[in-house]
Amino acid sequence: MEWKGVLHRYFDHLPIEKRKNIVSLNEGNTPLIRANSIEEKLEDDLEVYLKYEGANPTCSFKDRGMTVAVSKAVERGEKAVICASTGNTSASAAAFAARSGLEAIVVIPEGKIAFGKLSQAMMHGARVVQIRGNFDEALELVLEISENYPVTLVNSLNPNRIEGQKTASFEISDFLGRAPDYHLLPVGNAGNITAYWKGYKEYYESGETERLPRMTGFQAAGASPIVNGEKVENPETVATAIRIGNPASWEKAENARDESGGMIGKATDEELVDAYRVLADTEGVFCEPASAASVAGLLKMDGTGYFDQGSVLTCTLTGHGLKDPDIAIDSSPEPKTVGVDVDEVLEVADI
Ligand code: AN7
Repeated sequence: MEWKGVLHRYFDHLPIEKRKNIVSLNEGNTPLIRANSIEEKLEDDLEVYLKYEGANPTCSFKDRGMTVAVSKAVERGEKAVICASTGNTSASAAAFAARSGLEAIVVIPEGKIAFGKLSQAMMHGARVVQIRGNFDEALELVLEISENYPVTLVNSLNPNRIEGQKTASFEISDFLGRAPDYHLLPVGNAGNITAYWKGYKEYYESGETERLPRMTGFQAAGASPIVNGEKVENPETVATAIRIGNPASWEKAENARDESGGMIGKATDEELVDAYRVLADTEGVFCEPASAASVAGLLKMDGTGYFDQGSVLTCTLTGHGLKDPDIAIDSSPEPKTVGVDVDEVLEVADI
């Protein structure tokens, strides 16, 4: 059957009233890829799947939430949407706004969003405002503006975003025919861990699944307020997507962790880049550095006793690697250049 996006697929679970109001880019239905090579490397005996959200239309998981937030804005007759962003939210908001005819205003930390993401917001015609400040400050600004002016907030504080993003849990459960035992994912502003947990609980309560996974989140070590138990004033990490010091859904993330018997940990930039490279190198899956936090967490917790043997794990890879080509190139050996000469090519190619 033709796939027409998460709102059509899971309409009864989502808050849109009329199908005619749906604004969709046919998002969702992303691959659930068995991580054979990673499984072999692990000490623990685990079945590991990668939920590759980079395969969404704007190349991140944000599209699942944005289709609902923008459809709802259309349903209510609103004219403009606004968000703060470390990049992916702005790319998605810009695309869905372009498709619906709404205006998009995106407020981003200058110099701290990956180039691919900036190009998306610009191409889709968003009004891009860069601030001399970080994401947390941008979020405070757009909150104030959306409270006082006729622009709709489409950050994950908008509950419609969380509603849409929960569909990833539905898909995973539908694809596997069961819920996983553990779900691992990166944590930044903490909307996604909140959304996944909501989705898993709803499927469990409606009898679609018979178990609930332990929610296992990872922050970047230089931006790990939930792990530290206090705000981080100046968050720093190579994973700019999760360079967030004061997550909006902080308490909801703690609830997801505690209700599910899971954990929220942190991974250093080195561990993030290692996992990012292992995924590309041994699984053929190219995600952005922040996305690799799920697999960095898996590698970190492997052999510690956290995972029960024989468990099924899903790891969300939240965004595509092409979003941030600078890090890919900077962390790889430079290609050699030779003359137009068979022998020279043979030597460099090691044939
Ligand atoms: C690739 O785009 O916050 O914990 O403004 O882009 O739900 O915030 C992005 C977050 C993980 C963290 N991976 O998710 C934004 C933004 C990627 C991301 C996260 C983000 P949340």
